[in-house]
Amino acid sequence: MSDNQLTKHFQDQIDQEVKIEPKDWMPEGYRQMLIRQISQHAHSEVIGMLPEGNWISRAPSLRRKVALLAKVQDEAGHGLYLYSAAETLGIDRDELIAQLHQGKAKYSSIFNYPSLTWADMGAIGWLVDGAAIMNQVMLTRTSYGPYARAMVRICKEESFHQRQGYEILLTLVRGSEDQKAMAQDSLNRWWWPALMMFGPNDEDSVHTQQSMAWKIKRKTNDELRQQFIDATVPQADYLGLKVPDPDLKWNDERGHYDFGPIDWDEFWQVVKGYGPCNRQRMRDHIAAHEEGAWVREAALAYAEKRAARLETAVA
Ligand code: FAQ
Repeated sequence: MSDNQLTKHFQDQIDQEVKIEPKDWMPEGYRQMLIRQISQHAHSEVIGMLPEGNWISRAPSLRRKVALLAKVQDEAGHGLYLYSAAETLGIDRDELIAQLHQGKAKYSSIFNYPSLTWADMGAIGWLVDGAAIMNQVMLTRTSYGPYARAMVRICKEESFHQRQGYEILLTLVRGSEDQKAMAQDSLNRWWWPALMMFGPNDEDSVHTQQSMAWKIKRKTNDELRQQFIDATVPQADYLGLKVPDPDLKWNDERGHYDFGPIDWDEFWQVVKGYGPCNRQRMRDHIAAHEEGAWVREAALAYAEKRAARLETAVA
């Protein structure tokens, strides 16, 4: 088949909702788009462990500690599935990590904000996992098979994360005045960064149009952001907390909440590396990667030894 015929066949498959698999022919742009998005997603899961890891040793009870520990371990697992999904596209995990360390690959802006109080563990679960689920439920229908399948399990785990976060806040708002104030302060600090997780407005989103044509993304950044706001505001009401947006108002005509302007200058500053914790996050990840070199070497040596033993047994 000529390149044109291959491209047409590929797009027909996408239009008929047939999943693209690793050995199928795909345009180079599709492969690159997926490597970019899946690797950024993987990096986000792994860097996303850091703000919460910060609180494992300070959780207020054994029950909270166990739940938080399990959540953080889940995020590591999500990173691993996603790196594996990216590797099916013909790129090595080492190379993806090198791109992260060299500042060539992004990760979600949200993880460059500090987790200052215990209430932040609630807000991260409720808002950050909540926003992640909104985006990832859409991705269970993405056109690339390995990515779509990884998302199914990830979404199930993220729902548990979201609920554990909400329950932390529910406990705080039913506690003392100080605890309720701590929950409100946390919502004040995480609300806007959570809305930024969905990426720039549609008119400024460079990849959306192509990504939607290839059915990698199935909804635009603005559609998902609105869906998140509509779902989350009633949850804030139930907690008795105030969303820090004076323009937030239900619009009967639209059937959605109207909301105030997002500070896109802040968003781009954070994305470009100048957020409150960018340097610290990268420093911690590089240190952990270097300190873990012996584990990777040992695993590799073991795999080689096992393969050699199997070869001798077969011979
Ligand atoms: N932060 O043209 P678009 C989680 C970049 S997982 C940083 O709209 P696209 C779990 C974008 O990469 C959270 N950069 O891009 C958890 C592009 O730059 P590039 C992560 C951002 O791809 C919870 C440029 O701006 N989830 O939280 C951000 O069509 C709790 C132009 O943007 C995913 O990664 C941002 N927020 O749409 C873990 C989901 N937004 O690459 C631990 C998969 C945009 O050209 C604790 N990703 N940029 O240099 C996606 O759905 C999409 O990639 C979007 C962006 C929606 C993030």
